[in-house]
Amino acid sequence: MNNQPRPLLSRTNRLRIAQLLVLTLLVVLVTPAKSWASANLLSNPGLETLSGSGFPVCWEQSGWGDSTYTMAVSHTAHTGANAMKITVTSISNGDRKAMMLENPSCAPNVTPGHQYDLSVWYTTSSANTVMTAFRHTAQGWVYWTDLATLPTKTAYTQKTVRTPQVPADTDQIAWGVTIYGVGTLQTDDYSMVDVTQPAAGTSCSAGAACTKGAWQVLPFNSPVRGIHTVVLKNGDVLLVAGSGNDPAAFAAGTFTSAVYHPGTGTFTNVPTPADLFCSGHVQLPDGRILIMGGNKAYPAADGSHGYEGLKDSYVFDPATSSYSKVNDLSSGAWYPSATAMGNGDVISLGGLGEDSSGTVATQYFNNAQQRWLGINEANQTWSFWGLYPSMVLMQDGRLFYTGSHVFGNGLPGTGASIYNYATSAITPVAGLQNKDQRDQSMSVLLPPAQDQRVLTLGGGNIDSNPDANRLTDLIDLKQANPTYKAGPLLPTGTLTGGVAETQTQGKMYVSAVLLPDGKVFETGGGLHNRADPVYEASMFNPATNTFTAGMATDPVPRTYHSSAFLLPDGRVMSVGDNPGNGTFDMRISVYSPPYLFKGARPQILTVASNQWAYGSTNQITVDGTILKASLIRPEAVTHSSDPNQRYVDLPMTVTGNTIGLNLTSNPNLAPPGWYMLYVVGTNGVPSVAQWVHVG
Ligand SMILES: [Cu+2]
Repeated sequence: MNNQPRPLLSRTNRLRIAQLLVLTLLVVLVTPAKSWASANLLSNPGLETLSGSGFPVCWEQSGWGDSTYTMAVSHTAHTGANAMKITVTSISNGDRKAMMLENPSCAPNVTPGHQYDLSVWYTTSSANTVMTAFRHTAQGWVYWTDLATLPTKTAYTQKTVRTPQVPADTDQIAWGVTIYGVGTLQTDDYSMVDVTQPAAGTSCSAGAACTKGAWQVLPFNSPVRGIHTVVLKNGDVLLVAGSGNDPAAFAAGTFTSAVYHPGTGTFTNVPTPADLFCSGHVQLPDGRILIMGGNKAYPAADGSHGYEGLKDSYVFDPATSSYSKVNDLSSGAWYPSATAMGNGDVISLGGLGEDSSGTVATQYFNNAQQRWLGINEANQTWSFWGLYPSMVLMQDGRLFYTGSHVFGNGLPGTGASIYNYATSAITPVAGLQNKDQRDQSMSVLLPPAQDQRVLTLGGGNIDSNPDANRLTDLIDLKQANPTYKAGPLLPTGTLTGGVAETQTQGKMYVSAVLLPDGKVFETGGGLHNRADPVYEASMFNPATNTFTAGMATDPVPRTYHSSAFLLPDGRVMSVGDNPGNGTFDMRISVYSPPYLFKGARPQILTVASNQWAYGSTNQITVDGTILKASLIRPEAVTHSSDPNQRYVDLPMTVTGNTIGLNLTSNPNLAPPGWYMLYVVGTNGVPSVAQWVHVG
């Protein structure tokens, strides 16, 4: 038999199916490796769970070419109630396949170099029956191999075949049984087991990745300098460069952005109307992205002026991948913050104005009116908040200035405060350690948002340029008069050449990413101003206030103008590095946390509605027992700053596999917008996200 034409055409067909999945399920298609030795890695392997269409969850009717056939659930099963049955009555070319779905949730993750035993129970009356495998790479799904021809059998027979070693660039496979002649095929009770020898003393066969996770540097670069990164409500990622910190591009009027499509590993370039380098950005309640300020001018060669802030503001619409202008800010803003409020409005603070001096206006975007209020319409304190001041929305509607900022010393006083927009009151907050060396530290509202605790990590000072520090600070904003308390030191890492950091060396430009298991992944950073990348990553557990040191480190340096953020499939993507010599690292890295190596992912089978009201209970169905559920707001991050990043716990009402998820009634805990809904199974593995709209 000649396999080549069939799989090649078939691949095209299957990619089309995959693209439809992106549109309909709003999931991305890339997922990493994992496995338990001897655990069945397949979802719904016995075909017993049926979807709304009556077909087994995680399985599909596929194939190509000209044939007359039927494909349906059969109740002549090997075990249980259901099997899949394909009857081909005539065929001139092509095939029909009983295949698992090629999506991140259903196609099993694999580890390069490993081998797997694939097994299926079947009957077939056609000699033209084979087991076929496809594999997923950074560029999408490709045909891998036909594994075995299945002899005709009238009674259920098990066929097991061991795969070749998985190729290096592969993170998932999908496989099934293909019939390309006249006859009837029934299949049931699939299994897939990693047969690679597990490391001594562990039952996880993915080696170091079992505890440290694993990084992959993608085989293609970003087409733009990804200084600003925003995860969009459709699972794509907006990368904004503007002039990209390149004065020549600014002089030429060359401003760029691109949308990255994780499902296909492709990019769409986006016409960019202004120099959005150094802008602020935040998701609006409808899922569009509000972008404010940016770069009006680089410093003059004659020293007559410094960086100047734009007053421009734009809205980026994921539906059209385009920017549209809204009214100007009341003051220019280069490095402004942007915080979403519980009523859907946005407050932007800090930055440099059109004349290079500090912007002291409180800039207020009224969502209902879709415009920035005039300077006298907004409540003003005339305070300078610095550059990219990290302003976290508290459950009572006030803003916590965490002390994380960019460029030089912290603010005078304690370096942290609580700002009440309604009354213009600013209350100092004590306890932040070494507040003048928290330049390009990062602050996160810890999971869950209901606990109202903030963690601030690391930092340095580009002016005095000391070694960046290992400090962390924790605060409980539920307290009446909250103060920071010293947290555990950041773990130390290594510098270029593998040189170990000393006990006093830490990092600035650090990234911290909330994960769907409720932990915080901390990665990237450097020891000095735009120099000396630090290779260190750790996992912070908010339940114990401890770091687990020694997570796998990004092979790419990630200092100034780098970002890391959560993808809807549960992985972390990392971009950017702009060292002092003015170059920019265009490589993209993706991190698979340890949870992706621990077995099958739980499935969110149905979401009754993706429109969630505050205080409502929202029904979902799942494929098994789950431990917890959460909403995570998609990141919009730059310069170690995303004050809107948050993980909202969803208390559950469990009735078998139907679960009611109870959304908080307080919009300040979950400002309106699109969120990623995750569930976590009893094995600690999160699902792929489903998108839901809050408010
Ligand atoms: Cu910058």
